[in-house]
Amino acid sequence: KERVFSGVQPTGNLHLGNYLGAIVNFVKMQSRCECIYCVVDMHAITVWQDPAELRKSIREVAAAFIAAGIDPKTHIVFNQSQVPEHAELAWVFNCVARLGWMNRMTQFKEKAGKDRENASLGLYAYPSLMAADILVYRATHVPIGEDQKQHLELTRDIAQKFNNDYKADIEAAGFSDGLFFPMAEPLITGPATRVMSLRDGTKKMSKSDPSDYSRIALADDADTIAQKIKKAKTDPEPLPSEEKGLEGRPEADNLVGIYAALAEEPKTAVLSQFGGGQFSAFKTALIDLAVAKLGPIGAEMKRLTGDVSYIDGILADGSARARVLASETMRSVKEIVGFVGK
Ligand code: AQP
Repeated sequence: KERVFSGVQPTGNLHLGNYLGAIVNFVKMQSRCECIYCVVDMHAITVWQDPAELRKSIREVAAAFIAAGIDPKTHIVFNQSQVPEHAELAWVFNCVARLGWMNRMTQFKEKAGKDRENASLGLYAYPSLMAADILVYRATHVPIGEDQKQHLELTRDIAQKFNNDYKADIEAAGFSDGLFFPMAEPLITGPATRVMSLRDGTKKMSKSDPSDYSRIALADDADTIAQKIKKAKTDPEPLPSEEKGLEGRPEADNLVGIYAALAEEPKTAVLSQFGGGQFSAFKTALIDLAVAKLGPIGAEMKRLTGDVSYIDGILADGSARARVLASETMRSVKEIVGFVGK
């Protein structure tokens, strides 16, 4: 069976981009794969997090997973910090990855901004920890949004270099094909792999955007969702009837993409229904659809986050099960690398 791994950072403001770009696909993978879904709290602290807020956000992401339809009994839902093998393998990968590779990572450049000297070392090493998250489970498939593509390519480079550098010892450890780590495949699927800000169609919807109106949060209630869509930036033209008419119109393209993803139909179908009409009518339909699809998830998330002992129980159970898998990999890694011990 294929093994799926993916994660979401508990950095607050979980939004529609996280949902359509990642979580919806997490849910879909469950019927045919063994799935491991992680609240990546160690990634979160690569930029400053208030501890009380972090605790809240960890539980909120776990609640969102479950509210969206992830089954934590059949699959695994846990938080990264509770499985120390992630950090252990990340150290080995820090010694496999090359500085030149890390220097090409665009997310570091964006997040560090101009004041790079003041960015944390963790933020720089983030992709190495992400490779460890995936490969400590020797996962074969990783559902992610478009923005994580480069990090997944780096994960494959690290896996390949490890497999090459340690070829003889990998074979000696009983992995006769020499492929200890799999070449994990990114799954970037659906019409909304890059949901854009509602205020600026050229910027991705993000948790850290200072404007609350730039994103639809999963925790938003119906009135808030309606307000945000009503205020979403558009252009004065009516909607086109064909997809090529969306070129050069990033805000229109984004809203059509969101509708398509929520309705689970292609953009062409959305345009054949709304093409030629005014934005106001389309926005009204989008509000109804978004409220119908997201409302129940937001309500369930709220209910679940109120039940701290239930959520903490899910995370503890998931962490224990994840640890069994991760420690098996780490035992082999230590043997392959040449560390002495039992
Ligand atoms: N706008 C987006 N459209 C589609 N997918 C997205 N993802 C994030 N933003 C979008 C996907 O959601 C998953 C979890 O993301 P993350 O928690 O690791 O955070 P991130 O990629 O750094 O994105 P955020 O939420 O926008 O946070 P900030 O503001 O900190 O940059 C990933 O699979 C991601 O691709």
